[in-house]
Amino acid sequence: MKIFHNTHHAQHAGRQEMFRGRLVDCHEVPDRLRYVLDELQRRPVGQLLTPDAAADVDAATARVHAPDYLAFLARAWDDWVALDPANAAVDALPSVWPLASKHGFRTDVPPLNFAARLGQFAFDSGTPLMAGSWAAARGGAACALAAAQAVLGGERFAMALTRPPGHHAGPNYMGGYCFINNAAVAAQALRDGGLQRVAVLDVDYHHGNGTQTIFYERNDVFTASIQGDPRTEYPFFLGHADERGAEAGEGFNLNLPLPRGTGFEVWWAALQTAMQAVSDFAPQALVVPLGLDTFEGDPISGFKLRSADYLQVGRAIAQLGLPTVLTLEGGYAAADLGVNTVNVLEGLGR
Ligand code: SP5
Ligand code: ZN
Repeated sequence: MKIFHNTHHAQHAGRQEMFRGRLVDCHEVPDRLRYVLDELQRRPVGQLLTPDAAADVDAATARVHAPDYLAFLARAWDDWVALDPANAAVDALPSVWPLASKHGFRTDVPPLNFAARLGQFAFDSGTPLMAGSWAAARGGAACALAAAQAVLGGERFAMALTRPPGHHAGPNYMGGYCFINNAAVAAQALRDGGLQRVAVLDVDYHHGNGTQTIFYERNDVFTASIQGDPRTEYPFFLGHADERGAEAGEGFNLNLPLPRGTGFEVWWAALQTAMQAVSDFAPQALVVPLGLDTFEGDPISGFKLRSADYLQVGRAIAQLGLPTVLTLEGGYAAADLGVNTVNVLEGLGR
């Protein structure tokens, strides 16, 4: 398989995230990717590549994100420093939000104040943005595009090995450590490359709210997600079982929330349900937002998968028999992330 890794990832290195009234050390750290690269040295299950610099990553990204959001991201760091030169020494975090228009707040008049704009385009205060965040996120989108192109070119499996992750980023918002939705970029690139139906099977511990929202009203991209029940788990405000898609997309979204504490057997049964739904959709390709935060040792999550289970997960994905793009999402037991990720890839079988 082809593994496209993001050489710009370490430019995004958040210091702290807001959690219950305190700033705590970031969970989504550059070391995560280093552990995966180290394990790939030990177990070379694929070719390690970097994306072609000539590919039009901005065009591919603009297929799934709004122009004003992308313009905001590209300038965000400069605007943050322009707000106050002292900001150069701190990561940008939002502190004020318009909520939804149903609460009466207006979003039709774009605020000139950058802190307000940051709140307009972010849904949590756990996603610090710094000087290199845009370059790192854009480098990840390039990996997602390259992986999709590899699959379009006949490769059975390709991976975007990147951070920051992407599946919480929506059409016009960041959050959940995510800026650009790499899985959505890949799915859309597969569609634009001529495939009629693409499925997304999200196995991260957290609901892939961004991916769901991007494709919610469409019947050409089926989205499925197995995740911690949002009544108790982040991102809380999306990911319930009754979200089945809307308009033309009605019936083309599947959420399988499971209680905190769920172990492999029950999770596996949910995976079979999701895989059957994917098969019923008869897609021509699959995208797997691969979060390894379902691991029993994950510091912020609540499922109980063990390292050996990930070999089985890889085998199951391979049994779908579909050309498949994987994107790295969560997984915060950094020292175990290499073994767990490469176990999935080894399970894929080639
Ligand atoms: C891609 C992905 O997995 N994003 C997850 C974002 C979760 N953000 C909220 C996590 C809350 C962290 N809790 C900190 C506990 C400190 N002891
Ligand atoms: Zn996650």
